Amino acid sequence: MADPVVDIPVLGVDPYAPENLTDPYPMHERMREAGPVVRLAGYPTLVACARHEQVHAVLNDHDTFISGAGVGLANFNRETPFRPRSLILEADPPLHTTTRAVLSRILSPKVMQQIRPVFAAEAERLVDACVQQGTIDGIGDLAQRYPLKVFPDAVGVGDDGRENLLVYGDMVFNSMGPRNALFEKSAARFASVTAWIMAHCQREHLRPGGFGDQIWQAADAGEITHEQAPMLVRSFLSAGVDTTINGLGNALFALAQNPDQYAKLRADPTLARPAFEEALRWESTAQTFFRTAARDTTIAGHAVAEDTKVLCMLAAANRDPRKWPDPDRYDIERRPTGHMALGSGIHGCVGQAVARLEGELILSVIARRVARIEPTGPHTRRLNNTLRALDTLPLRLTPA
Ligand code: EJD
Repeated sequence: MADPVVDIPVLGVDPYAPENLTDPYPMHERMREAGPVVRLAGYPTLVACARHEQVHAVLNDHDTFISGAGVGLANFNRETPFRPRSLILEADPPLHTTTRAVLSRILSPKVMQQIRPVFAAEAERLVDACVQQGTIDGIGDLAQRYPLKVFPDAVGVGDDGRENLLVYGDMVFNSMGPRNALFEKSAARFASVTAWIMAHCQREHLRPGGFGDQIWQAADAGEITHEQAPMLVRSFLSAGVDTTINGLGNALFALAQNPDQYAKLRADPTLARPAFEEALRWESTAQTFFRTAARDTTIAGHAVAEDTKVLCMLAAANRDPRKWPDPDRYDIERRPTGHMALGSGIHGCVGQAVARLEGELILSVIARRVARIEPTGPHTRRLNNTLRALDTLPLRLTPA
């Protein structure tokens, strides 16, 4: 009888090699077509899923595929985490249930209605400034500036030192891959940046009433402990800036590369939200996530041993032709419901309403004020072990 373990195909691809981080799509196709679950020659401790069906199945079986052993390549059962583990990202029920409830209330749809006017005013101010300028760096002048202003403002972090958030984010997302050159470069800046981040998780550094202060209020109310509070503020500072910067940057890239799609958005600015959503599917900001098998199990009939790391290729699943017709096409009239750029299951992005609010507002202001959005030169990438990130995106914005 065939041994299901050896039936898993082994591929000689390295998802963290610079060429695959630069252009992951040919690799994604190879991985999807090789089978529902594959092994990678250079990474003996993992199995990988690149098809939509299996990624979805793994993410939605959180009892079998846990997060508490880390959601990066490192297995926290064997290795010391790079930083004290997140109480939400790297946690399982029942801890996760408690912390998630607090963050989920602070970031609820009702709260989005309250912050919307503030976020909208800033989107208008920034886009206007970019239109005035005419030629811009879509990353430095817009995609970075906007989240770096509105999100720390909402959390209640002061103006000084916000660039530390970018350095910290780079490190957090690089730390989910192997200990390669990208990781080492980020880790060199670990100590000074971590000290700044942890200081800004303390109550005295957080404006009363902001998201950060609301975490401390939840501790006062007994929902979480006062020891847990700074660690949950840290989650805001880890996950709230780099993610949306790259979501916006990738959306600008998608529109600049696809003038026919921009014309559709121009004609109907209410397509801003679906245009952002489709950009998430097309260029998934978080490309990958891991789970860890909590027991011997199977994926698509193939045996997976306890403690195996499972690499979920979100970006590959989001372009799986089994799920999406013409998956490589950026089409703002598509219904991209079911994409997993924001995850799936109990760990699905708790800040997704904020991310979508930022995306919708920026794209709708652009749609109303910019006739054409065109590249004026080649873009450059900022390689990261987890994030799909641009470094520069030279654009010309023609006023409407
Ligand atoms: C994340 C990929 C945290 C944390 C939570 C979420 C992320 C990172 C950090 C968002 C990962 O709790 O520290 S997209």
